[in-house]
Amino acid sequence: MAVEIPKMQWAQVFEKSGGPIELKQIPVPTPGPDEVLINIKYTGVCHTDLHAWKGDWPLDTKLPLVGGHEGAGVIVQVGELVKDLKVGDHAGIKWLNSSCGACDFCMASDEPLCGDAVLSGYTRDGTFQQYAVVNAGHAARIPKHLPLDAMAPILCGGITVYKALKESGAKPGNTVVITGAGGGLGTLALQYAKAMGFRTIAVDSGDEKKQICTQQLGAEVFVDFMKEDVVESVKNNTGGLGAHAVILLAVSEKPFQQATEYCRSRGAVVCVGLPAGAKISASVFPTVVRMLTIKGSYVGNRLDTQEAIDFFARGLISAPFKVVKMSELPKIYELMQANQIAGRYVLDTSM
Ligand code: 8ID
Ligand code: ZN
Ligand code: ZN
Repeated sequence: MAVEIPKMQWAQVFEKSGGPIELKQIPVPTPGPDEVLINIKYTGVCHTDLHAWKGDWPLDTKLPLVGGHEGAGVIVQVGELVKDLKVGDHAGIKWLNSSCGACDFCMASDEPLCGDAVLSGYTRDGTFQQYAVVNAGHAARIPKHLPLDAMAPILCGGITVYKALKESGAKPGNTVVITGAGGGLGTLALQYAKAMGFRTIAVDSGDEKKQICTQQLGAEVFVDFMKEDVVESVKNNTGGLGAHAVILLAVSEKPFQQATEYCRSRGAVVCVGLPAGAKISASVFPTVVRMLTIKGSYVGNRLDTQEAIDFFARGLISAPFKVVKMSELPKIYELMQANQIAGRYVLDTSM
């Protein structure tokens, strides 16, 4: 089946970090022999895209750059070496666009740790365009009956929080604190946690996020970090012992300094959010004598991807998202910068 592919397409492009983001026509890329070209229908806007545009991480982006790494769409062209994907299949582009396949980490399917990994919307043009390319092995396989708009946020947010919850070592019935619970990753984390049998305490701020976290997403408790003492509130809600695990998704440093204080002995603090320039700190004495674990968690591998999609396919994941036109991207960055987004924004790439 051949599909007509245009020569030019619409994309959101910036030339320099923090510079103007311009909606303009650029050429449609051509897939290499082991790649596929996807007609992106919907793409989520992750806070990582905002970091990429601002250039506030110690890792350079490509420039000019088309951001975006939560793209869901339809395959329109496959490279000659690609055997298991075909034109018409639904597929997604996530953060890991490709990896070397040959290093120790790739050999162990730990490809996010590959030193030669290519990152969508960061070191390679991403999904804020109508047509984007991905290594076939790294394309997310999306069953055809699933809605592509709701699928988009799963492709980074869903995979990442699912992996972080697994990394936390929490067991069914345990209580997990989700810090940054009202944001894109946080709202998904509450849903995955519930599906995995965990009880949750949501930490974020404002009535809208409180309402969504507790009424729609299954959080048992909401702690407003602007109004309450987070350490005290979490302890009060966990019989004084603290939570079995903490997933840190906030884009601010303070929670990274506080989390061990409300984590239960032998519990784990899992760092996922990437506030620019932030440091983690914890007192050594309680960390040792309470046998705490402090660790990082970074997206997920290909199997985590398919498992995260499968939770969604089984109807277990429903997190709030709003669909807007791709032209709205700069406005979304403003709202995100002000922490005013409850859930995720998803861009419709059609013009
Ligand atoms: O693989 C990874 N580790 C990975 C993958 C994807 C995203 C890491 N990230 C990173 C992003 O780069 C970003 O730094 O995770 C972070 C969160 O991404 P997001 O969920 O897409 O961001 P958001 O939608 O803006 O949500 C952030 C939430 O944090 C809350 C805000 O109110 C917002 O709801 N928040 C902040 I800022 N400070 C807080 C605090 N002190 C807080 N919540 C609780 N306590
Ligand atoms: Zn992301
Ligand atoms: Zn590798």
